[in-house]
Amino acid sequence: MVFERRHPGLRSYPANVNTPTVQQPTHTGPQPITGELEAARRGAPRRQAILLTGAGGEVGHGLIHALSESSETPIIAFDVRPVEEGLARRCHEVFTGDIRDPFALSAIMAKYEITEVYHLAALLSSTGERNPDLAHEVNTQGTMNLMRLCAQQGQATGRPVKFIYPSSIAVYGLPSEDEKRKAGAVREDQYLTPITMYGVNKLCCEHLGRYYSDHYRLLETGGGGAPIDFRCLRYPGLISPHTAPSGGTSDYGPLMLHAAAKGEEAVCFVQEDARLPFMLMADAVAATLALAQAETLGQRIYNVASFAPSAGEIAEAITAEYPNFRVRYEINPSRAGIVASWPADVDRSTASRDLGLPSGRAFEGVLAEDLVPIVRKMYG
Ligand code: NAD
Ligand code: AKB
Repeated sequence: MVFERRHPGLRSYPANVNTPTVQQPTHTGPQPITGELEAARRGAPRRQAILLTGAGGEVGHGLIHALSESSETPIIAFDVRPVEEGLARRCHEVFTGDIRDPFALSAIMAKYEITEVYHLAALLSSTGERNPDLAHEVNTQGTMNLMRLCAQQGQATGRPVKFIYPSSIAVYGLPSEDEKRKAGAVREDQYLTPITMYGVNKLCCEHLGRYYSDHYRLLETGGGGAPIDFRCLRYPGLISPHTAPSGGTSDYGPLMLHAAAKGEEAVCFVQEDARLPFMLMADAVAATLALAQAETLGQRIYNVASFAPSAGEIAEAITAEYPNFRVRYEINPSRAGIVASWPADVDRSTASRDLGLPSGRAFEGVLAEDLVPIVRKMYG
C-alpha cells in the first residue's frame, strides 16, 4: 500500500471540534483546480477507493486497522483534525477538511471513484447538545453533502456507492423511566422520538439514506436506479481499550474502565441503576464490515449490541478486575436525563438473522478477555 501523506490545506479547521467552544471554520471559496480535477472533468478513469470520514476518531481507529488488513482497495481518510501518523500510514491518502465544506469533498471525488464510504464524522451527543446549531450542520448538512456527491457519482458511473452509516441508540426517545423499564429491548421501529439534537440528526440521516437509496428523484426515475446503497447500524455505547471517548453521553461506561486501568477514581454522572446497551469496539467494527460485505439485506437499518449492564454492574465487574477501583457518583441531571431517554437494551434479532452476528456476549467475559489485557499493557 502506498503511503502518500497530503494535507492539501482544503480548509482551516478547529483544533478540537469536540468541545462546546468549537470555532466555525470560515469558508475560503472554491478550491484551486488541480490536474486531477481537470482529468476527472475530461472523463479520465479514476482509481477506485474507500472513503472514511471522521477517520481520526475512536471508530475510525478501529475500522482503519481492520480495513487496511482485510481489503486491497486503497483507503482515503478524511477528518477535520490531522490523523495520527500510525493511522495515516495505513491509508493511501489523508485529507484534512471540514465535512460541512462540499468543496473539500468534491476534490476527493474528483480524484477517486469512491466505491464505499464509511461516514463516521460527527459531533457526539453531549457536544451536540451544547451547540445544537453546529451539530446540525456537521451531522446532518455534512452527511447530506456527502450523500449528494455520492449520488452524483453513482448516477455518472451507473454503480451505486455503498454508504455505510453509524447511527446510534440516540435515535430512540423513551418518554419515562417507567416506560424504559417496561419496553426492555426495543425494536428498530419503536420509540423513534429522540430528545437530543444528535439523535434527531442521526434519525434524519437514516431517512436521507433511505431516500437516496430507494426514492431518489422519483418524478424522473420512478424511484429506480438507486445512486447509493445505504446501510446502517445503530451502535450502542462502544467500549474501546485503545482509546478513551469524549463528547458522548454513554462515555461514563468506558471512562470507568480507563480510570481503573490508570489507578484513578472514576466520576460517574449517571445513577448506579442507569442502564444502556454497550458493545466492544472490535465487535462493532466486525459488525460494520459484515454489514458492508453482505450480499443481501432484509432491511437497511439494524440494531447491534452485546450486553446491557447498569452503571453499577459495570463498576462491579471492573472492581472484580481492579479491587482498588473506586467510583464517585456525581449525578449530572441533564446528561442522566439523556441516558434515561435511551433504551435499556435493543432487540438484536434481525442483525443476528441477516448478518450472522452473535446475539450477545457476557460483559464480564469481554472485560476479562478483550479489554483488561490491553488497557493493562497500555497504562502499565
Ligand atoms: P469520535 O468523536 O471519536 O470521532 C469523530 C471524528 O469526526 C473525530 O475524529 C472528529 O475530528 C471528526 N469530525 C468532527 N467534526 C468533523 C467535521 N466537521 N468534518 C470532518 N470531521 C469531523 O467519534 P466515534 O466514537 O469515532 O464515532 C464515529 C461515529 O460513530 C459517529 O458518527 C458516531 O455518531 C457514531 N457512534 C459512535 C458511538 C460510540 O459510542 N463511540 C455510538 C453510536 C454511534
Ligand atoms: C454518544 O453517547 O453520543 C454516543 C452514542 C451512543 O451515540 N456514544
